[in-house]
Amino acid sequence: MAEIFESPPTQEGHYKPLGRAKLLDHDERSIRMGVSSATVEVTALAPDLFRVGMFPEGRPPDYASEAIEKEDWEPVAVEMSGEEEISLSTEAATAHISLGSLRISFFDPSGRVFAADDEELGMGVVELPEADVFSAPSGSPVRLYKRREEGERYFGCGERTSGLDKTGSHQVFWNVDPPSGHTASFNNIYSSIPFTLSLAGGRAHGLFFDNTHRVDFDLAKADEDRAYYGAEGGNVVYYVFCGPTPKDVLDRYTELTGRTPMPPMWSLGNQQCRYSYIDEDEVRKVARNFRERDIPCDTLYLDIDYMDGYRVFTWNGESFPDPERLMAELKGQGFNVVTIVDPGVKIDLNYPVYVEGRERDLYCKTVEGEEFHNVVWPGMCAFPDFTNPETREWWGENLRALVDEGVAGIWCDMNEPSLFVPRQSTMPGDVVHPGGPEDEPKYHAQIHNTYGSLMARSVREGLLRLRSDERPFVITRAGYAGLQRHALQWTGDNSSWWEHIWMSMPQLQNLGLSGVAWAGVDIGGFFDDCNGELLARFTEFGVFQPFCRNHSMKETIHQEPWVFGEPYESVCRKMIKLRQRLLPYFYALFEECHRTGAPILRPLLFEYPEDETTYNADDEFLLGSALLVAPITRPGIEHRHVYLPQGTWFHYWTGGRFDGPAHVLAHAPLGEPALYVRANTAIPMWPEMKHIGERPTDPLTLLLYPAEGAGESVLYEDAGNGFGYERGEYARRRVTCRASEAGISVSLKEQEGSFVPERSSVYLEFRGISARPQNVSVNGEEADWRYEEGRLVVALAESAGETRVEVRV
Ligand code: MIG
Repeated sequence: MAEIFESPPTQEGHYKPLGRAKLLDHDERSIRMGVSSATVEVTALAPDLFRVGMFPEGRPPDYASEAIEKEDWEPVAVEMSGEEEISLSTEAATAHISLGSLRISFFDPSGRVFAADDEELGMGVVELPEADVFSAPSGSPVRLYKRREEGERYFGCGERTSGLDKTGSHQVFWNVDPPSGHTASFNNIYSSIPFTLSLAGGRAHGLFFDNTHRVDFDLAKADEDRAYYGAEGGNVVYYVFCGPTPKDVLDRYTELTGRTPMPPMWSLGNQQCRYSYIDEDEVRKVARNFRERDIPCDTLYLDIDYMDGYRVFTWNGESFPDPERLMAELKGQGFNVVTIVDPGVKIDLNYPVYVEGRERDLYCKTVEGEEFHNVVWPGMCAFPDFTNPETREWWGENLRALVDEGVAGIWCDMNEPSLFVPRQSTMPGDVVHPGGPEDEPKYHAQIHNTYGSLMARSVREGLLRLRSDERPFVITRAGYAGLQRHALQWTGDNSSWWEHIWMSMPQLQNLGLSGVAWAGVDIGGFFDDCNGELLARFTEFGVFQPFCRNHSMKETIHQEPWVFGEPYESVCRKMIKLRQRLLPYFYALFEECHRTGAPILRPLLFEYPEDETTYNADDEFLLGSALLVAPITRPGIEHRHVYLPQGTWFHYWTGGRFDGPAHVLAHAPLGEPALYVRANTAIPMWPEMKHIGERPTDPLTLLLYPAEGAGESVLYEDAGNGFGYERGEYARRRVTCRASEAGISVSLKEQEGSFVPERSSVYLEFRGISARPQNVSVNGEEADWRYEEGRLVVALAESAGETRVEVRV
């Protein structure tokens, strides 16, 4: 795989694993050791989470990191024993430390061993020749070698375009803006998440290597019995998540690095973008087309041309003479507007934003102490030092005018950062980030991968200050581990190619396994010309993404849903309407993700880790646990193979039943992508609408495919914006369904939380019912129901109490 651009070569030097360790001291949860001039610390943060730190060259332990949200962990019961061989045990796992030559491994009460140091190589420092020590800004390269356990397979690694399984690969973590877009042969692209989720014998553990320099992993490529985690400088700080399920790993990982915030409901709807809708009239025309053609849409984007000469926080007065009026008008039609903001600030002494940043000394510097300059869209620019809290606050404050004019959200682009000289490069490693008054200045090489996250953070925090009662909507292209707590990530510049429908699936699943669940690719593809069939198939896939936005590049053919005429327009309409109807299902998944870190768009292995067939099933995916989607990714075909894991599945369009595990050939003509619903799990659906808020969500339909056995799903609702849900203003209900030869019992459990949905009725819609039922009751009384060709619809009144439905067949 191509490792790209600006990745400095690993310095030459001599690797020296740590030798004999001496126990220094311990407290209730950590032990500390000295190994020549390094300090090593092992800490139990939670029963299933351990942290290891190695601090070379006499540096004091320091775990502060842009990735980490949670620093104070509740007390945890830890037992320590041994002298030469030390055990640090919680109820869930043990860290085993050999002092002889320092090696650390982990095991759990079942005897499973994981994340064990390689006996021979362990961890240590690369000793550099004298000359290099002087030029290395942040010390020597550091390395960690772990043994690969029997059958261990590696997943995760953040934004990756190639398949799901990372075993046998070399992974680079260094944010870049790849010229002319990316393909599946690329390695590192816009964001970096040095995290692996491993499966061995169906059980999971995770390893997060927290280092913001250039990092690389060798996942049993050079040696099939060993994995390597290394960085160009800094310390070795890593976290081990004991699992044993992928759910457990993601739950702890996102507790540590932060969870995806609850999104504003409007942002889950369909979104439309173009580089660029060039003036007010074009924006109005696009809006009108959506409404007249009855294609749902909630959000429109303004790309860089809305600005005056690409000066951030300005408007081009000729093409957008009255942004406030435009946005009010669009708001009236149910559209939200999102504007792009780039980090580069044009050097122009008549431009107040530039001048203020300069006067307040908020830009990055050269080693000589001058403002660092490079070229991006506006021409020569200065770049905010987002490591400085004052810069972040200033940047956030600059959003005030946009917010006052009615902009609904902010799109952060170019924040790797991407520079034009040389073409699509990034900052040289010796650029200085002076930081705030409390900070030590840092070289860019030390913090490169965090630049995007810090920009997104300043925007989120700024929006929260400006509109404290609204959930911020922030998009970012670049970032580091933990970026999910600041923004959603869209995956940059793909292309209008068939291959890129496939590529999107592993890309989003890898992100989801790395904590970034709120993500999406440009529907239709960014570069190159789209066509009708490609757009239709791309949309059949794209509407199932957590973030659903069509976007394309200047000078390519337009690709709004109607551009290619029939039958494609109708396919896009049908799919976007299906997404619109599925929004309550999506919303419940977002809430689950917000609480537990579970990905929204999931690889099958997340739910079925014991089934190895799922490990490479990266051309299909689950949405939550109840929907399985298998898009068509080639032109001119209507059939494809689908793997259905354990359980009973129903084909959404035909109602056909399949008992997994099974390999099936799906018939998927245009407009009917292969979509399966798991038996006995209710899917909540709204009535059709042109945009969120067009009408009350009345009635709510719960779609159910019963089959002998039982299932459960969750309905979650709240105001769709604001923070009332944090004070209990939500409505959560479990919906259980049990079916047998005699009948079907469904129960909507009593509501948790105080939110009252605005509607009068709920329908239960059963599909796949072979004959007219004898009797249907709701809470013991004869129900209002109708049956037609396998479909049974039962009317329920909206109520907060438990509602039991019995169907006698
Ligand atoms: O150098 O703002 O990925 O979505 O349309 C290109 C123009 C800059 C790259 C983004 C793309 C956006 C484009 N931007």
